[in-house]
Amino acid sequence: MSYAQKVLADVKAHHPGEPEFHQAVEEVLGTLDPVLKAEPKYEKNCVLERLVEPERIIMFRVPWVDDKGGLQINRGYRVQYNSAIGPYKGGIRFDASVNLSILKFLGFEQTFKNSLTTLPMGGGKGGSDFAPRGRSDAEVMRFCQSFMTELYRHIGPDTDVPAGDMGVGGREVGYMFGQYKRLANEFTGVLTGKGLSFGGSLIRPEATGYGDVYFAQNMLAMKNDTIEGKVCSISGSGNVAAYAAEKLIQLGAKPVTLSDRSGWIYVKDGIDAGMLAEIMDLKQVKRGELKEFAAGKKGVEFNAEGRPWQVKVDCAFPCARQNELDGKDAQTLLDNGCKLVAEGANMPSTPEAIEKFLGAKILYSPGKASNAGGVSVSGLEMSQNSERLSWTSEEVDAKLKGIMKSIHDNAWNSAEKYGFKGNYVVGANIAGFTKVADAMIAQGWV
Ligand code: NDP
Ligand code: 2IT
Repeated sequence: MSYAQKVLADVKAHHPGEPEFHQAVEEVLGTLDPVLKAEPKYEKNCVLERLVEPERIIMFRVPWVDDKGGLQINRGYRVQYNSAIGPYKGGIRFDASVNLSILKFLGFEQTFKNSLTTLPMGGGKGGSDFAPRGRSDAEVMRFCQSFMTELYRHIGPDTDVPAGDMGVGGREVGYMFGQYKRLANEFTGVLTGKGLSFGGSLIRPEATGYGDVYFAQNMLAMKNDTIEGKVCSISGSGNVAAYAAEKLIQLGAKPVTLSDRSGWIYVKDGIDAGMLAEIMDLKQVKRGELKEFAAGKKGVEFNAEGRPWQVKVDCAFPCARQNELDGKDAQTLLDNGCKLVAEGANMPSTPEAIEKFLGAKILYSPGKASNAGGVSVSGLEMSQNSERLSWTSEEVDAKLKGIMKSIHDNAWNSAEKYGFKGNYVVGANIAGFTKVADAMIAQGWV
């Protein structure tokens, strides 16, 4: 049994009932053998044993009053995963599915992702099983205030800097920031994804989706190809998906699908800027469903069943949630001639799907590389807050492009160095790992 296999077996034995966490650990540890063999210092310093244990987990009760005057109780969490290279940094997720396994997987992924960004950020993730859908604005505000009433004592601009994730956007970050400021009596960059008038960065809302498309452009460039004219499927219609679609349209590609919990739409002639504006208004402002958008619209096909992956496309951008693209979906994409998959979500492809993409040698990027644009611009928001200045859209966008290129090149070069040319999974994992691992060794056995 190799060192990595032994640590993985220990994780499964010590933390039963955490399937998403096991999956994320297995995906990373399964690719590290070349570097672990070449550099015995990692085993000698028990780096893997330490990396699989979050530094700290905070779990708390979140009581709040609903619009009927009744008391509601949710569970709140913050996983402060790894601070070897900077303060804990990562999003907050509000979704009924949230549990410790999901937040540990997300915190683990975030640690490697943040390492890839070139910026000094450790890994963290948090959230609650609170589901904002169907809740009034006042209920969301009271929930956010109660959540922050506990969380505020554990975070800070130099300790842990949360942001948005699924179910948490500008509205929720604003309410959480307001409550933090009130309790701490400090106006600091303790959260990112803030409103522009109180320290938010331009391009932060767009950054994950834009960055995903920039990463795809970098992959295509390795084949002397471009995104222009490519037919693309996208899943999700939230923050990441909407801005991936926007960037694809701007670059002359043709996004043909989007999805949500009600189903998915297929627009054979391509979703254009007008349709996308309507969808963004429906999802972000009215908080409605794609089903409503499709009703009675010519050229828009709505499917309540299945997933967007059955459509014939050149490129696919999974931007909704973990394990939304399985082995069968991957095979269908490949059979239909798909040549590129750039993950916008965290761990959207199952291990079987990843195996198929790697086996077919298409351009496939794991989320920790291609969705790192969001947290990168969060890092830039922290820099702007520290210097109490705001940069222009052009400045932030140019930095985002530069960061996505350096993540791409770092993953590409690391894969090549260890004999896995073109394998972005191995490259991203090894590049993300070595920076964190070396920092851990330098800081002693803590
Ligand atoms: P949003 O909440 O804005 O959007 C999520 C989208 O996924 C919505 O369209 C939602 O549908 C859909 N969805 C969620 N659960 C399901 C489900 N069970 N079945 C079908 N559709 C579902 O979240 P984000 O766009 O921020 O996040 C999407 C992914 O990207 C997540 O994996 C997140 O971790 C990752 N990510 C986000 C970053 C960010 O900056 N926001 C950064 C990097 C990664 P509905 O509208 O019906 O709820
Ligand atoms: O998964 C992610 O990278 C995010 N949800 C963004 C985290 C952040 O701190 O901006």
